[in-house]
Amino acid sequence: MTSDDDELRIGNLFGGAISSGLFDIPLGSPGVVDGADIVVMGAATATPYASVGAYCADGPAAIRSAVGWPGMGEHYDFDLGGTLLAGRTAVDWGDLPVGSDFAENRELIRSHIAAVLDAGAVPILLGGDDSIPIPSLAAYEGHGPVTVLQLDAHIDWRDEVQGEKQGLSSNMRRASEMAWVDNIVQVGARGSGSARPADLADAEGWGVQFFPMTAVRRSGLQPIVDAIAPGSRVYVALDIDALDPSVVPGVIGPAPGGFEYGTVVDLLEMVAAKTHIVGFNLAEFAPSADIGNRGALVAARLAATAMGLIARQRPGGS
Ligand SMILES: [Mn+2]
Repeated sequence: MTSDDDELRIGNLFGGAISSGLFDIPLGSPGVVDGADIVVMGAATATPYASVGAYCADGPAAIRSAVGWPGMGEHYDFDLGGTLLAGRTAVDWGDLPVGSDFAENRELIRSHIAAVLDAGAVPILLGGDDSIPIPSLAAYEGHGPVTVLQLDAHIDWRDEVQGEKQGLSSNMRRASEMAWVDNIVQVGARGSGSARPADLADAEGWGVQFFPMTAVRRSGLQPIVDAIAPGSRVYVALDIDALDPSVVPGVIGPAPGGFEYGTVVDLLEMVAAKTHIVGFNLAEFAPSADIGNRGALVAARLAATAMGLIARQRPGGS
């Protein structure tokens, strides 16, 4: 929400730092949707592992300050082919006050996402490590069925790590246990992460459709889109390490061979054209590992893409 005045930034050209929410959308009171079509909120973590802690805690602030200037929403966005929200409205609730009681953190995230859904709006959740999708997806009980589209270098199907079952390496296994999740499509796996062969077998046994980067390189994006039924309600769980580390250096688990920015934009556009995107989270951006705010800018632009696509699928969006 702040930016360094000494930095060379395009925002300074339009009046410098802004004091409102992501992309200059208004700041609002948590829990108050007030007719907005999209609600943004940040969470420093949900359930961090003891070994590494909440290493993405500064992620939401870095993403908010990566790009934005007063009146930005009225400027033409060439990735979206129009203004950011195309006449729709959004509000930024700021960061949820998560702390060291992890069960409380999860309930805080779940209840705020549920409040957005109950109001008929679409939530955008900025992390925070990749434990945030678990309580976020829990909020869709009564708002399903939901297809989860996960973009991640890692499949996140560990049952537990260090005794913790709600952490970042378990989010897709926990999602598979939610009765309202009826399809999981996982894109971007590569290299070696926490998964053992038995984890992959469990996921395939559940019915997960996997598109590792080797498959994406050879067959393109259309098979991914084909794996999602037309009209599905899609929750996009984006781990920013799905992108190549040369594009987003700021991650704890860099893996060569990832996506470039434009390919993710294309995929999101193709998915939005045949489904309803009902939620979006961006996890794992770690500013302390970033280089020159390069990854923060990419993360912010992907959040803008998600918001713009969601705005255009809302009734009355143009
Ligand atoms: Mn990951």
